Amino acid sequence: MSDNMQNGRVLKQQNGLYTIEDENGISRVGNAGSKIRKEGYKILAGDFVEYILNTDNSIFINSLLERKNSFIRPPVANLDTLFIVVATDEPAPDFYNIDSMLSITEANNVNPIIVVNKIDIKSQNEICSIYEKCGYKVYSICGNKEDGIDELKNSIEGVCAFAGQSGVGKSTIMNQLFPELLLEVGEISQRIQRGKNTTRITELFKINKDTYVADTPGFGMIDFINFDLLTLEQLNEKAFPEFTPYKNNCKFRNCTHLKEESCAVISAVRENIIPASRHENFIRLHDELSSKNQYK
Ligand SMILES: Nc1nc2c(ncn2[C@@H]2O[C@H](COP(=O)(O)OP(=O)(O)OP(=O)(O)O)[C@@H](O)[C@H]2O)c(=O)[nH]1
Ligand SMILES: [Mg+2]
Ligand SMILES: [Zn+2]
Repeated sequence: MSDNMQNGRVLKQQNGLYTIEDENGISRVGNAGSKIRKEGYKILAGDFVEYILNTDNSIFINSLLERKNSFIRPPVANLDTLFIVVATDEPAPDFYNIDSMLSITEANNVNPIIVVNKIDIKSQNEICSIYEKCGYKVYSICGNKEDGIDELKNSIEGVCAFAGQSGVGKSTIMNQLFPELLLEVGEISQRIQRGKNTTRITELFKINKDTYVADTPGFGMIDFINFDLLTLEQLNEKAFPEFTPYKNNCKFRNCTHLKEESCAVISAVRENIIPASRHENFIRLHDELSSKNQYK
């Protein structure tokens, strides 16, 4: 047979065309084959696929290989680390958004790292103190300066993506880390005080043999409710790791840590050991996921 079946990694998807890197590091552009189109799979940057390489060099994706995880926003698969970028201001941080993303990464076996950007326009202390208290790794930087960038660069390993609201500086930071990428950077709209969705597609860039980084489009609110990226059970068991040491000390074994008296988690919130915003967002996520289950 002259047609050749191979496996590769999808680096980007744009207008129905897929850029696929083969096992020798060579990238080619191809289409989804009829089987994939019929089955209606959405193939994402980061996916491993099996494809047919024809003698005329055309490519048709035949099947999607097993995923470790996959996300809707950002649309990427097989992530190891998600860098959640937050600006101190312009746009102001949305803590519910941050805590939702953290919970989703924890539910899907992705290592989350928080990057606080734009420390030149406002102090990073509040954001850093909330997340450091919870045990997260937090880097504070100014995306258009070199300070602190090397430390951040050392934490990039495996398949990584930068995510966060439009305008927080994801593309700026990636350009500072890897100047050869020459990513397009946008402005902040003075009227709505946020970014203008400059980055439109998710693309994985190869840094070295096993390291890839993805720039992703910014988002307003992440939709995880409709896509099963986080279940109530995962919220309770995997997310909010700072609650864990207290959960066994609640008076009632089936304590939900929402409002009960004699809840050790809530006591820790009152003592300011667990940040209040984290507990508020836990309740909000709990409510959203519970009402979803009711209508199932
Ligand atoms: N003052 C300041 N401005 C920054 C910093 N980092 C980025 N910016 C500016 O913020 C604006 C948005 O930056 P981008 O890198 O395009 O933001 P993005 O997160 O990639 O946005 P989308 O692609 O729309 O999702 C640009 O005007 C940058 O110059 C920073 O550390 N300090
Ligand atoms: Mg961008
Ligand atoms: Zn409790």
